[in-house]
Amino acid sequence: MKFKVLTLFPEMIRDGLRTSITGRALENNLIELETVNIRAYSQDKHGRVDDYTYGGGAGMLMQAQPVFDAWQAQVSGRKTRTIYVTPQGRLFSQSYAAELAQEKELIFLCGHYEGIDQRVLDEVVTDYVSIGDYVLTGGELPAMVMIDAISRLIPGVLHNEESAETESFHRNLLEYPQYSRPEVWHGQKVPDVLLSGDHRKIAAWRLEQSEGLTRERRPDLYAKYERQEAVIQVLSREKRLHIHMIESLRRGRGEVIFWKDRAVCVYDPDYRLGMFTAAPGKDAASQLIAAIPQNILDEMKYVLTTDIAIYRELADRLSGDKIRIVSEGRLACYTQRTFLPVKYKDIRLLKDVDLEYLTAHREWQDADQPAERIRAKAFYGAYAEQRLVGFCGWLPDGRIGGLYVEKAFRRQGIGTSLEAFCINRQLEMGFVPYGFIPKENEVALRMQGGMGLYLSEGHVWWLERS
Ligand code: 4H3
Repeated sequence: MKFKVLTLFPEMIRDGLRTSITGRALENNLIELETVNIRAYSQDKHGRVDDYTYGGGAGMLMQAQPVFDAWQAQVSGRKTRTIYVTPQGRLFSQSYAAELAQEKELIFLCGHYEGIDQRVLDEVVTDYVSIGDYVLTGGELPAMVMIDAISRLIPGVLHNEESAETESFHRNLLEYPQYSRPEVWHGQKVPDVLLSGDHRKIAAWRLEQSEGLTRERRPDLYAKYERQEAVIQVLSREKRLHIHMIESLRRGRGEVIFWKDRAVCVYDPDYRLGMFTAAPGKDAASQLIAAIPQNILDEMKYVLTTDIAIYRELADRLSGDKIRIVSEGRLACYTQRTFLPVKYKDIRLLKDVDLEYLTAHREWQDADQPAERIRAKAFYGAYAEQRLVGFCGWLPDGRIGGLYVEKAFRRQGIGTSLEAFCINRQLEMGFVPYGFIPKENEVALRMQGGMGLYLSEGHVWWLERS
């Protein structure tokens, strides 16, 4: 990721980003930073870049020419995404940061004084962004806030064992209070439950704390969370058939786009996966699809539906593009909390060197997925005779999949061990592991039952937009 910042105070940006996480990411070339001094593009002999505002009003405005020339000098060929930070912008958020982190390069335009001449903004700005409802002296601090939040989502920047994807957090809840040594400080003891070593009790206590904090400090977020919990209750009536929607919400990936009675749509914006379940009844599917905002339908790339009628409704609504049925099958979920036995021992996290093998031995939805899955620390390999002979992992939406074992090494329990290993990793993250099994894959379907997973009665369909 390359950040280019157009500003009157380049040193403010450089000084603000050269420490801690962003400083280390810059040193390791995981991110690049280029600061451009707008004043260098002034054509005024005193280097002025501001002037009075037409129509009167207090203060000075930055003129168009120096800003445009500074911007044009940075934009090579195609239009680079250019963010103008301003109180008049779209509110910045974690999901907005995730969207921006997908870009290869971002230009930030930092205003000062009363702002910048609208004509150059109209020509160069792609995103108007605000970090909150307050006015600041300049755009430099908001730009640094955004660069910090975006950088943390660039693979490799955060060293923590779990990548951002595997944190079991609730997007709509504030984080619980945290404690470290000593056990007693100023006469105040660390809550006993945190010393108990009982992961389930600790998780329950943390959730309770998060709910209490959110209710008290962010009633707006809490309302969203309550609605989400209500949807999870409805979906849980058929838990095995809806495990993908329940887990998407619980893991903080999906959001409820529509809910009426038993018709629900959960959308995972990062993976662009729409999950649908509709009540029986002839126009339930059409009502459900009719309620989905067009912009979400337009960006939706994958669909997992429990009702094939949704497929026909979508085919009509997805203007132009074709949507096709990729596979019909059943969901398998592991609802126990006990770790599964892993008989085959030589299983290790896949690294960059394994990219070729991973790419070659599986059909991937897109070319970058194998590398992205390795960066996400989401795939594990089985080794025999000093080499990789199979793998398993989880896909961007969180479902376990991609199990492969070379023919010569099958029927030795390696496949079962690989899947059990991945299930155990997800149990450690507080997830309910689940996967999708095509209906023709009899061996895999039988294997799930043998491992203690439950299969959904009903079928689900994978649809893909071509
Ligand atoms: C962003 C920018 C607040 C925010 C900002 C925010 C200076 C914008 C100048 C700069 C204009 C006057 N204030 N809430 N200030 O994200 O260019 O507003």
